[in-house]
Amino acid sequence: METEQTLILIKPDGVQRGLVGEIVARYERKGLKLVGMKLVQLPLTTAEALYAVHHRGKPFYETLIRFITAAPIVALAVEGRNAIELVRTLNGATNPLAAQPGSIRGDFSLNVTHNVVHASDSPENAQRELGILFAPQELYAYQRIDEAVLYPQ
Ligand code: IDP
Ligand code: MG
Repeated sequence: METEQTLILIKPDGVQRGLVGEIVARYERKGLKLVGMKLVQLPLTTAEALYAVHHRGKPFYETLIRFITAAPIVALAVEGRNAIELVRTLNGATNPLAAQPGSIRGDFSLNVTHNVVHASDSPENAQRELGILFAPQELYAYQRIDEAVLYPQ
């Protein structure tokens, strides 16, 4: 499997509860490379661009948009082999009742809307969502010093 980039959002509940450092550390220590990062309060149009394609019309859509635009979020672009699936595993199941202990949602959330993190779910959505949150020049290429150990072949 080739190297992938994916979008993560630490949702307003994660920022407001002071969990940003704890959450970013989990991706970093797994070996994922941070290639973009910003604190931003999403305009309504941006939140809709992110979620409308898959969720408009669902019963929770308006609540989700109101929640995600109400306060700042942290957007992360991370890179690594199998990064898309890896991040979703680290995040845990959408519903915190089902999320395994040890995952971010399993450890930090109780509510399916306020579930702390978002992550892209496919290569197509990762490219689309990264393009919504980051300009090309906001994504950086550099080496981690542990890459030879993280990826032995
Ligand atoms: P995901 O974030 O695990 O990919 P999605 O199904 O894409 O889950 O849903 C997007 C977001 O919408 C979820 O993270 C959650 O905040 C919210 N959401 C999903 N399903 C429900 C629900 O049944 N009730 C309320 N909010 C939901
Ligand atoms: Mg999703």
